[in-house]
Amino acid sequence: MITPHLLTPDDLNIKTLGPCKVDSPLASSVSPSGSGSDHFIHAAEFVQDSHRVLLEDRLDRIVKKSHDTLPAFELAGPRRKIFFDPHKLRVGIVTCGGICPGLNDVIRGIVMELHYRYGVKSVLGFRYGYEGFLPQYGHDVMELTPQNVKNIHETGGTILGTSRGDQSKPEIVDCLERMNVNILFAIGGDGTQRGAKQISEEVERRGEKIAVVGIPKTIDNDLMYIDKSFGFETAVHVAFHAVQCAHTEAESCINGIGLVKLMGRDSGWIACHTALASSQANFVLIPESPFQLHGTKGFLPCLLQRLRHRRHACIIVSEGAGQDLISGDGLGNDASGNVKYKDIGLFLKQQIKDYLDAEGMKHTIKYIDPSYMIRSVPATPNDSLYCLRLAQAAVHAAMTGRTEMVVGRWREQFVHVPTPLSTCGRKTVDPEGDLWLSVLENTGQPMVFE
Ligand code: JJ5
Repeated sequence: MITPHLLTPDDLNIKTLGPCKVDSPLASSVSPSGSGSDHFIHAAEFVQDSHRVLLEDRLDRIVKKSHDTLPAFELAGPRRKIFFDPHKLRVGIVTCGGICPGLNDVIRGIVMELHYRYGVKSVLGFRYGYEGFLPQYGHDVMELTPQNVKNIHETGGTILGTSRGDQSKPEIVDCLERMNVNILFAIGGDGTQRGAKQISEEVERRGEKIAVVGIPKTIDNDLMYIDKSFGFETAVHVAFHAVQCAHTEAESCINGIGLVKLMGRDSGWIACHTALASSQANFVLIPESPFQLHGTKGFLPCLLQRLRHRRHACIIVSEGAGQDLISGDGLGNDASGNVKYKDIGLFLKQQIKDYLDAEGMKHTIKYIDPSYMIRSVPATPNDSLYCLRLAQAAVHAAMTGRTEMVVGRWREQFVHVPTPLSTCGRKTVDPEGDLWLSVLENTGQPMVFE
């Protein structure tokens, strides 16, 4: 059991399959494609296992405990010695869960790094998530080569296809054994990473040597111990345009209201970043800051006041905000096990209409839900860059036999995060922190609607 605020140095240790005895091909004159380069790396650029990135960088938060070292993540990057012999290696890649900008960039990055830097000859793509391992679904595997992945980052989605839902871990490991897969890269959300850990446990139980490395996916940016998740920047980029449209619609008529629902099941990262980037939102509603609709300083009276003064308003609401306000039974869970949320966007639209009608204020509401348009676009250049570097870090880690870990960026450096740590909680916007304060300053909305 991991308690996020009481981490010990051991909680940050990464599991390995065994000692690294093979010289990394990055050190020598290796050029599988004959591109002619001599040395990919100088000795000094190899990362040593002692290179660490501190968990905490705020002195006031570093509480020196009984242990003599501070908790720190392993630095990601190439090692001089690796566990696997690249020439005899077969690697699998799978993408699971909802689509997210950057999935194809990650796939491409893994294939290119394995092929050109390590000389790995065989990379297999398993189709439609964890279903792809089970014979009963009949999905073919896809050979992944530099030739067939070279342009895939230009489109959104995942060339492998994806699916939600749990599959039998013993059957997945049967498939990995049957197909002689030595490394599996699992690109997906928290459920996928928990599944990846179970696969790795089953591998260990069987005494096999298969590394399972995760590339964590969450467009919401709610990953603990990871500065930024891939796809998040692209999401803000597209959401920004939706807010601009909503603002334009609102400004164009008397008492115009633009209402945009953005992703964020349990966290308001996309909502806050988009609001600040556009400076066009007058109200931002996020799950971390509960609000009242009808109190004296409730949201609806504040909206009325804003409309009286300025004749238009732009509202951003995260999908997970205000769930407590919507009556009715729960909607159950989706195939990934996530609780299905009620539609706060449609609910708010109706509440605003009813309230303004009762106040006798003529108005127009334009409601925009851009979620599917956000998920499906290709990554922005900076997100592509990030995906590529995550992919490179994941390959370096897997080649050294590291397993039950995900790659991430922490305090501006790529690091290895143990899977149990990455899934133990969610990163949320601190309603007393500086980001939320910036949003309050930028929108002018009150600290709480009560
Ligand atoms: O139960 C959860 C949960 C736990 C941690 N439901 C959704 C999101 C969540 N997290 C954050 C998270 C999101 C994506 C990834 Cl890949 C990971 Cl490892 C954690």
